[in-house]
Amino acid sequence: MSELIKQIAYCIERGKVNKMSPFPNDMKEQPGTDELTKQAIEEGIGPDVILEACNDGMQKVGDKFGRNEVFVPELLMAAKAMNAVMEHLKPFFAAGNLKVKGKFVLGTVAGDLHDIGKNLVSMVVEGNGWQVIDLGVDVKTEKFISAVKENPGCAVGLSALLTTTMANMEKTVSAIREECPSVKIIVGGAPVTMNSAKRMGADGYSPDPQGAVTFLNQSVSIG
Ligand code: B1M
Repeated sequence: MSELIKQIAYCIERGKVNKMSPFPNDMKEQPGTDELTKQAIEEGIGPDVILEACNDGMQKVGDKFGRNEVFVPELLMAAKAMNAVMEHLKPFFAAGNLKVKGKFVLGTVAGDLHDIGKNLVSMVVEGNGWQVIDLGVDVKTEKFISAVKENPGCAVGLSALLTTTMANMEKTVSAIREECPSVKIIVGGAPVTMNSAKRMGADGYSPDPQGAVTFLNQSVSIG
């Protein structure tokens, strides 16, 4: 890992957004993810490498949270630092002039406010030629169903980051199945596994955004 990439990971872990940000106190006046990502791109470092560093930083702050060494405000700052990175990476995922392959209704399930992973899935799927209808976070089952009905032929993606909201994911999958039996559903997010996806009755599972693209390309008829 280059020094610059290590710095980006560290800024995510510490929640350092940019030079102007007074948080964290011991990093005042130092560049944050905003400046460092810009520099990394200018130096020709690939978006994949930058994203890997972000995940590394997120993992570290998440682990600290699990050990009660940091609290929700620190997680929020880490999320803010990651969003600053994603602003710079957006152009790399942009759809360009690709013909739209189909529609993908996407959201984080009810009770869950985590959206960084879902936003990454959205960017990558969109960049691969799919129109994403992003319903946001804390999405109730009825909202998913309405979106599916308003977008005939679409596929659906559900994201969950909390073990507790996986139960809501399961309920939403069953309800969509009942109301719209032909729609293809993919689920993902840190606590979700292939086994839990199968148990929920989803058609697909992916641990990462690229897998969601593969699922869409392979299982949804393009027309
Ligand atoms: Co929260 N949080 N959080 N949090 N948070 C976790 C998830 C946690 C593991 C931290 C920990 O304890 N170590 C823990 C969950 C434990 C559990 O359920 N087993 C946790 C907790 C407990 C909580 C709260 C309950 C804390 C509290 O209030 N006491 C609370 C819940 C709020 C709610 O949702 N109701 C909470 C709140 C928050 C913040 C709001 C402060 C913030 C989120 C901000 C935001 O998203 N805008 C936050 C953060 C930042 C985290 C961690 C640190 C990072 C999550 C993240 O963005 N990761 C997280 C710890 C960790 O992950 N190590 C943690 C980076 C992101 C790129 O990865 O989202 O996994 P991820 O997405 C990946 C894949 O999973 C996949 O692709 C992405 C890219 O590779 N993927 C899909 C995701 N969705 C997909 C869908 C697909 C396919 C692939 O197809 C449809």
